Amino acid sequence: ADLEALKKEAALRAVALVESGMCVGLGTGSTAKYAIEELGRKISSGELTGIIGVATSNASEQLAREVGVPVEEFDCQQFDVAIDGADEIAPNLDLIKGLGGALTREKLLELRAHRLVIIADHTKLVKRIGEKAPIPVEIVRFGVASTLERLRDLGAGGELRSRGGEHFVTDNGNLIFDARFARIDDASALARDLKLTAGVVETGLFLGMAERAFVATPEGVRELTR
Ligand code: DER
Repeated sequence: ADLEALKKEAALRAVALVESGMCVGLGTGSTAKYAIEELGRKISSGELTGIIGVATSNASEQLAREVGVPVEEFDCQQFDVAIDGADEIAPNLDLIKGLGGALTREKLLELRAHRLVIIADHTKLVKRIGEKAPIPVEIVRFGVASTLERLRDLGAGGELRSRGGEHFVTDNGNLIFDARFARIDDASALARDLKLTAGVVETGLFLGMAERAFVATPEGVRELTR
């Protein structure tokens, strides 16, 4: 099966955990897209009723509306389940997220999820966080050069994310620095150091948050738990 078919399979397994009446966190990215579409299908077919969705990005909110998932603004909902993708999944389910640019809203919402369920294809599996993906760091535009200097003092390489020759701008109006480090031995210490850097809004290190992950491989969908 091709990668997209695998991603969709993982998404279906996560949506199978959604029951009528639930408040569901809607992730962002090409895998979460399949979950939102499946949720819409189940609502349209009547299999699910009373679902409230809260989206982690304008793009996901728009898709949810298009496929018939009722969406609310995020204020203080408790989410029965949140379904989202990831860029790296470590054996203990620590994650790197944010290559889709939604890391700040994702983290704020997913910290309030009773169950954070990750969906991905096998290319996201790593032995150690930082093996493949950079760590997206959302930073405010004001004084960006000084913030980048502080990040470089932490040992970060990498550059500001650009899209079409312009700086990539998040839904929150901020910029993203895709930080690369030589070798990350202590992800939680790095997460703390990054977060404490003036000018940093949030990082793509989602540590100790995911409950399970449905990972689609050519041999089938693997269910990983923490
Ligand atoms: O940006 C994000 O956090 C996305 O969830 C990303 O981590 C996964 O996107 P993908 O499913 O398109 O690979």
